[in-house]
Amino acid sequence: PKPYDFAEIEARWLPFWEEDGTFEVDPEDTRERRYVLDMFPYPSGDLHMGHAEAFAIGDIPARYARLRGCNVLHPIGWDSFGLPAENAAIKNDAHPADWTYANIETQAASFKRYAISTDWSRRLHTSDESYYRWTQWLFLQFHRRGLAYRKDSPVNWCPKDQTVLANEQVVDGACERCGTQVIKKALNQWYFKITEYADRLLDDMDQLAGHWPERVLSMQRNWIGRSTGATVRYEIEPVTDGADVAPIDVFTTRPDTLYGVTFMVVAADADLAQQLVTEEHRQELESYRTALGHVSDIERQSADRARTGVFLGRHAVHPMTGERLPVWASDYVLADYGTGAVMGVPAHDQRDLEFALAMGLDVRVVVETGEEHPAQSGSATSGEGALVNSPAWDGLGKEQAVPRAVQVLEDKDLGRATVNYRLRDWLLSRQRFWGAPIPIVHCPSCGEVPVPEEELPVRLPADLRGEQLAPKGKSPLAAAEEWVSVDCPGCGEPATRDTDTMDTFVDSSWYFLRFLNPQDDARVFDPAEADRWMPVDQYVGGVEHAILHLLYARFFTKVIHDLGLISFDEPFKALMNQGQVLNGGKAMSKSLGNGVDLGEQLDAYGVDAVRLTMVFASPPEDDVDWADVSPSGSAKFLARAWRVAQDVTSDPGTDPADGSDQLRSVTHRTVADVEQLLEDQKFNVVIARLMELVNAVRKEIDSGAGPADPAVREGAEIAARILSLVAPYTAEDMWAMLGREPSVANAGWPSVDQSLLVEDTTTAVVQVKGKLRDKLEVATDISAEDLEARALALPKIQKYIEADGGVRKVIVRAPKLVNVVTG
Ligand code: ANZ
Ligand code: ZN
Repeated sequence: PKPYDFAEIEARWLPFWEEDGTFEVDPEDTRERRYVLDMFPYPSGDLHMGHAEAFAIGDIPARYARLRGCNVLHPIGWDSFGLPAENAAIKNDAHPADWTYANIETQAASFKRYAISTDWSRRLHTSDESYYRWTQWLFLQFHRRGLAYRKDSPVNWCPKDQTVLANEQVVDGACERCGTQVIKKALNQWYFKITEYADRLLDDMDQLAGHWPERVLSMQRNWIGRSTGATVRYEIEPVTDGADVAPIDVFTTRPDTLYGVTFMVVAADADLAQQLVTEEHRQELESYRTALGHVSDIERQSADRARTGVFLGRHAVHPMTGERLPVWASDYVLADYGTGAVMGVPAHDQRDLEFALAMGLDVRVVVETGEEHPAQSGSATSGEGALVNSPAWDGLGKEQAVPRAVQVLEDKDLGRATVNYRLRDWLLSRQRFWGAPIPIVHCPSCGEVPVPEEELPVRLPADLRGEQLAPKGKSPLAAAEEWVSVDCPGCGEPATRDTDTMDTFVDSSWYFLRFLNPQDDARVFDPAEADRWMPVDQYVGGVEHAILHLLYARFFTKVIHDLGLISFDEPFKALMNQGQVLNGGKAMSKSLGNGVDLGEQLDAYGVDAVRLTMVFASPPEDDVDWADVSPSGSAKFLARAWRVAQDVTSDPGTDPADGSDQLRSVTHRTVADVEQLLEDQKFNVVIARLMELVNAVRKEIDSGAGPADPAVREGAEIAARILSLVAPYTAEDMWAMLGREPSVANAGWPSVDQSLLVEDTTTAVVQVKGKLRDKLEVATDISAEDLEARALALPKIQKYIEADGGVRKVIVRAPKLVNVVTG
């Protein structure tokens, strides 16, 4: 018999699938639909190990749905606008498209070899005119609804990339891409009004709970950051060396602590500080503001930062007591959160306390928590307790006092209940070349004029390349003079194009809709197809997109819903995050020199072995450490599975009921368990179960009923189908050796014969210190060791063990009883 040769097997099946169109979606197919989507790749170089992991994992739900008889859409495309292409073009005196499309071809070839079950006919690239034309069209719809607008404001600016960044792209005060410290710069920029959707983005997460990883939901919740509280108004006393000023509003989540206010603080960089400051203190404030320009918001709010500030020479009036409260400016108050001003409650807010201690301000306790006085301990008390020193409210708890305080303020016309968000509008304009031009014309008489839809796309000027794209603080498009000058679509007079391009997150906020009909030149997508396929049933991608991409895609979907184009308003029904691929416990990087080349791995072990290794290494959401895994072990297993198929001597169609009962019950138990494991996304355990099945079939061939037994054929055929989820080449070859028509991908899922699953089972009781705490269904012949292990693994029992100080002794009477003695 011939040996297992992965290269030969790959060469046989890759062309077959392509010619056969095995994974192309038939639009007329009316079976149940499944849309399985991997986050599309960015074309930087060739595919790497991270892609290999993500796509191996993402292919499993697609292939499983196909085996279960669904009509599966599993498309691929490229997120192909963006800075790296532009930087490469500057360096190589080239056009960004050269680098981009060359890399796409390289990646596409690797993808094909990697045998992802993809419909290649739906391939798209966001940098194609046929795509960005519709990105621009969507921008215009947002614009028409007032959801895309321009404003002047201090923005995050990366001095190295010479472009603005969204808040979301600033990580610990540095540029997400290049790590350079980000500064603030006042600029006129385009924004999407995502804040108008804050409540819906938050509330609709209820639909996603249980289907999205909880940590992603909680990251989104925090990012949106809804706080409920009150706005309180403070009158400002007149002074002799400054103008009269309007009262200042503050946002507080703790109006119940009103009597604990001993000072006010405004953001030093807000205009408000300059209005409030008296002549005597103006110089001091200006120096303080200048020094602040280089400090990031995160640093400003950091707990370790020394509290600094400037007294503004003013006093505010306490709304309840009439007391005079000194007004300060400091950097720990942010200009663009709430009202840019806070009431200082040093006893119960840590940053206020640090500020009060630094400046020698009063600390007044108004919530009695039983802890040491904050001025002594240095720790503000934020626990539960009754109000004190708060005349009419003394004795009330927070729950009662907050609404009471709001009511009193409302009655006095000095405040109201307020909801505040951390979420800011999405800054979408970029002063870079390689993106979708913003389809707006600026006219001296008409102002901002949308480019008429029938004139889309606004193409990128063709003649810019190399050094012309280098960052100069304004968009490179501004240098294309002929491109910039246009006639105003409104009045026909000379006007200029907007020279900014869109953030590439705009491109990726709707690509899942374009996959439904990527070649359609007449519309953005086909609403009927969208209703048929969307929302995406299973979305797969890295947790690094937990906030940005997913929030933006959700926002786009809601706006597109409100445009009346679709009936759903969440894009991704279920989300799965895969872990990272590490090497030696660390992320692969050039500087560590621990990179692993995917191509070399594929050459050495074969596609299937690499895919199998990725999936077998750990549950999908965990990291895979390439130093700890064995692709050669995977290759050996694949050869073993393949030889089982090779050894089968019965003809296709023999009745498995005539075969070995013992093997059949292993086979059917495996199928039943694998169904549940796939449902629970425990893909690594699926592989472990498959290995057991292959071993059981091998044993039956060698020392049981022999290679002609119909149960052996059944076992081998089912093994091939399960294996096709991760190792498509080997599985397809097995299927062919078993005399079946390709493709195994469409072979259907075996139905479980329930009568083969019945085992002799009994109920074991699990006690902790003699008290019944849980029960277990176990086989009557379970060993004492197995029973003990299963009992100790029960979550309920683990809780008792933890609470009771660990296991002292375990008494086992298999199969009926386990008693855990704790403490
Ligand atoms: C008084 C107070 C007493 C506060 C207390 C807290 C505890 P979140 O939950 O994030 O919304 N704050 C308001 N605006 C601010 C700004 N622009 N920069 C920095 N801090 C600001 O936080 C709201 C709380 O953060 C507000 O409630 C305010 O301090 C502060 F025992 O008001 B609090
Ligand atoms: Zn005009």
